[in-house]
Amino acid sequence: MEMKAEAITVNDQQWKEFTLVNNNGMAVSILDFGGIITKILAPDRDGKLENVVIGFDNYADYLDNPGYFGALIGRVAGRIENGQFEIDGKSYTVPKNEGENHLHGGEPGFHKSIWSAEPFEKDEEVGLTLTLRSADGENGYPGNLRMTVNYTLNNQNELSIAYEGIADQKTVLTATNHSYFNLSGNLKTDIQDHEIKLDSSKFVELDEALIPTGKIVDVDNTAFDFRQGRPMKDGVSSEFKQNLVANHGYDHYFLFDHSQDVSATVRDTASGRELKVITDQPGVVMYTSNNLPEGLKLRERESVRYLGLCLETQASPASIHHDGFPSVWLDKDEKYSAKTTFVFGVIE
Ligand code: G6D
Repeated sequence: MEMKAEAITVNDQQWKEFTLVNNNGMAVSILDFGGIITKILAPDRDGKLENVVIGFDNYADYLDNPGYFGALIGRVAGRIENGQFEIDGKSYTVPKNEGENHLHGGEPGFHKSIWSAEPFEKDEEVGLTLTLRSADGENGYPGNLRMTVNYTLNNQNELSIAYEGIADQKTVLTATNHSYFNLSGNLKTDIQDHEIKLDSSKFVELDEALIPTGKIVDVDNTAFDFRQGRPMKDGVSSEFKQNLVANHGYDHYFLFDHSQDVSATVRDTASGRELKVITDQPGVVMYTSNNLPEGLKLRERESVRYLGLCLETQASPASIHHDGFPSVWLDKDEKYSAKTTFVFGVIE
């Protein structure tokens, strides 16, 4: 196990990048800025280590980062309709940073804050503890919030992300990580031929503004049925309204059936890489980078549509305005905790 730290100067800011390395050579690089995962080196079927996430070539590009590459997202990941919610009869407004709605916690949010970072090393794992305090009223969110995120890499090529939070007032909170996975290695291909399997029989219907309508829809007989596995490109060619709403792909919250330990599996047969997702979260936003800005200068190439797969495990902001959705409400002094493990392996 190894931990490396590097100081990075970006404009007038001093950042740090920590690289966790396990005994297999798998490596995960993380910035204290936004808790951003900038690189993950994972083996293919021949043991060749290549990068499997989208990341910028120039660190300064993370100051803008319109796609939220690799970043921790919060206080509320996803969209809050009208940027408005009520708690005990009091109305709160958060920034309408996407049209009439609120997206991904606003600015700076978790993704553009500098987190306090403490690396740690144990016999069989190496990791990074990130902490952040978000003041009452920041971006309109109520309550002084203390957040802790632990990134941990072990020798089974498992990268765990464990989130904890507590606030001194009732508030809303659901955090996630916004990495764009691409198992081809060094972004050789897009993700259209990645095979995806999800332990989910229901997903949340969206309107044209990608806001939940309040309906939960069965996946049966649609391109949203990933229970047996299917190639991501089925969502590109699908004429099903919800694939069209997402601009020819997926950008939807899937509710997990929790019928098995592994909630999601992604495979790239060309490289032989496989990614399994194990989580305590009730669902996941699967986003297939349908709206990824093109032409961004990434480490290996320029960005194009469908270059990365986001698996944003989280609760659902739809619960703010609708009953029957996995809740993002957090009571005063209630402990928020969430854990997702990404297991990098090869297809048996
Ligand atoms: C687009 O609609 C998508 C979001 O789901 C995604 O998180 C964001 O790009 C980065 O707005």
